Amino acid sequence: MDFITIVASDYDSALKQARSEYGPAVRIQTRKDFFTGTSFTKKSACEISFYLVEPKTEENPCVEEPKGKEEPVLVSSSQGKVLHEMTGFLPQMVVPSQSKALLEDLLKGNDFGDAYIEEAASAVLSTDTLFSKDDFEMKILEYIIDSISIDHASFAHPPKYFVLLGPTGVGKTTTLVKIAMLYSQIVPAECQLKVAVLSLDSFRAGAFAQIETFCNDLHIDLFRCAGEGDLSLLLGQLDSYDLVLVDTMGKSPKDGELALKLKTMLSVLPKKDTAYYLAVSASHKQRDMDRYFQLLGSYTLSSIVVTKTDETENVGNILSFSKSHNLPLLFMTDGQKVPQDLHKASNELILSFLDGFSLDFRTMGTPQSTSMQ
Ligand SMILES: Nc1nc2c(ncn2[C@@H]2O[C@H](COP(=O)(O)OP(=O)(O)OP(=O)(O)O)[C@@H](O)[C@H]2O)c(=O)[nH]1
Ligand SMILES: [Mg+2]
Repeated sequence: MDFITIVASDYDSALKQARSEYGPAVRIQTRKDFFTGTSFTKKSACEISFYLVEPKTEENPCVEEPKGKEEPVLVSSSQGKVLHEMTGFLPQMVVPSQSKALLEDLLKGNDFGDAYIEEAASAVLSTDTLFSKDDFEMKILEYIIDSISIDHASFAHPPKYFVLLGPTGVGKTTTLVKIAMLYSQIVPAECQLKVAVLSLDSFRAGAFAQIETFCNDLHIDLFRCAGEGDLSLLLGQLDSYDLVLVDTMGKSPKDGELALKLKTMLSVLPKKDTAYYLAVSASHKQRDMDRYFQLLGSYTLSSIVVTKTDETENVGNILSFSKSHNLPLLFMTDGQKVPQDLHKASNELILSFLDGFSLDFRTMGTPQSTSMQ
């Protein structure tokens, strides 16, 4: 006899679904009530197993008729093994010999790097424990959550001089303007910071015009300087601001002369009030981010601003990079709209990018624009 199983939120829904799909031929055999998900998303569920009787015909007049209300056999865990063979509805188990391949599939599918995967494997895998697939995934998720580090301190108390460094075209200028709006629009107004943008990017045609348009439209004070001397003269005026967002030039730091010029200018800023942040695009390969990190070796970076998360599906590359250099995450941007497309990095937001797990995280981190209220 063939058994069919249906899982629904409760017994009545499962029965209704069986009847609507298979009509009156449904004969319930077993019922099992259980919970799905994990502590994050625990939900009750009911699984029924049933078989179908043939319709009554002239050739087959002895078909079993339904006898009033059917009472399914309740399945308990001790009966599980036998019934599993019959209907295959017990939780899927992960055999230790397959667990490494499963972990690699999940993490590679999310763009995690090899070193991260190796570390996760040694932390999560065990040779002698049999896990249900849900518990196994949960262990991997716990590892991922533990490996996420967020720069809450810079978010709550940004430094007076916030310098954003990063490769050409990564979104530095756009992101700085979003950050300027965030801190100048805090609710209540007494907590708003007096914010200015300082552009050191006077080497590329159109660079200043771009930031000037943004700042004019959004009423943000803008300063520009082209050299060390200019900057030391400006410091007096900048003194009255709580937060000065420093936009750096969009040239590769491989260009030695420009890199040196930038370094010389930045050295004018008061050390104790200055912090450096690295902008990386979520679609960059981890190798490219590592290379950029090496090139900026002479700066002590505080944390990472991740741009363009709307242009990729996965963020394992970012988490691997963040972990390997011990650099926490600060902001994430997901579009060109100023100021909306800026979000404080958070575990929930990062989990919402994970793919391939049984749990659906996409709804967890539906990003709201970051605001300071
Ligand atoms: N899709 C998407 N585009 C973005 C995001 N942030 C910035 N951009 C776009 O990326 C392009 C480059 O942005 P910029 O802010 O000029 O980048 P930059 O790093 O200052 O560039 P350079 O000064 O040339 O090094 C622009 O078209 C932005 O609108 C984002 O989060 N998502
Ligand atoms: Mg720029």
